[in-house]
Amino acid sequence: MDHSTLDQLLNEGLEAITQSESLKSLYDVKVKIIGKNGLLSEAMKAMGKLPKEEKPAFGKKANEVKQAFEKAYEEREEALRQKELHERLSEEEIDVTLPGKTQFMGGRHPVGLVIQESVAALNRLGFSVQTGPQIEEDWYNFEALNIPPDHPSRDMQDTFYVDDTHVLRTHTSPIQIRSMLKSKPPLRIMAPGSVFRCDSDVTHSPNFHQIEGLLVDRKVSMAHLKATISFVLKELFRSKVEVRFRPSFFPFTEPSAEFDCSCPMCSGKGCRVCKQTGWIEIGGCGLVNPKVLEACEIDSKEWQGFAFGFGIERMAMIKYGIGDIRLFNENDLRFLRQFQK
Ligand code: 2NM
Repeated sequence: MDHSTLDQLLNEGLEAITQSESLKSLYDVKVKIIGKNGLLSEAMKAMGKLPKEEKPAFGKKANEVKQAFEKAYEEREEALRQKELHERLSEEEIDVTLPGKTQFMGGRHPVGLVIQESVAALNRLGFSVQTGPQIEEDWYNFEALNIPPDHPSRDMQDTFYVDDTHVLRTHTSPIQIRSMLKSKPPLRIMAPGSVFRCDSDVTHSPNFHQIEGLLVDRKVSMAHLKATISFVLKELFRSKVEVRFRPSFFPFTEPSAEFDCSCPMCSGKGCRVCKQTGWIEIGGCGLVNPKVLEACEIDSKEWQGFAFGFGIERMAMIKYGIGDIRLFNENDLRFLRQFQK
């Protein structure tokens, strides 16, 4: 073991470095020469057998060999890295003319659209949105609205009972009861929301949406009610529709009416949508029954009110020509995408 052995080791190492054509084979050379069990380590072990006075010079030489090797290694490593990068870049050519990945935009649900437009219309007339609980006390859902204990809408067949005194609200009217108890008249509020009834077929869903409007003021008449409904329907259908009232009955209004809209599809001439009648049934309305005002601690001699309501899904089915109420809850993108703006 002498200095020429170390020189030979270095020459072999440098030669191997020059011949390495990849980072992987270069690394293998490094392990072989200066790795933990590499050739240089072995030479160092052999140093133990040298005469004592030769050891320092041999050690110094071994260090120089190691440094020279490392320097050559790093240079080659950098060169190979550049070479491999260039090779990869020239392989991974990007075709900028290929079509991109389409990001589909979300859209609003048709129920949300009708609520949004109804709220916007009523806002313009000074009505503000009110909300309330979906699990409602019997008193707010029925009693305060003058719905007697033996009324058919209270039947188990029509109402989801939570317990003896709580129901899933069957209309949004209890919101208006709560509002009248909370705020003194004059009052202009609307109540959009989810409601529940034991009912299910092509036009009835057990969970649907309603919007109701309520105005309480002095000297309120059916004329004010009809003008308000006309305005909302004109805004919703974006056309000059006519409104007609037909006498009806609700426990919470007196007088009561159902209201129809001249068919926005055929302008009243008669078509498939209005079943050749020229009219479409929209909702119910009336002047708030004095008993309801009194239940809300409002003096019915001084104050009158009008109220009206209609179903959101029914309105959307008419507006967009949807034939089956179940489509609203199926989350079928082919259906929903048709409402993207
Ligand atoms: C309708 C029809 C007629 C109505 C009445 C009330 C209240 F709370 F003021 F008495 N809120 N909503 C009402 C009246 C709702 O929907 C078809």
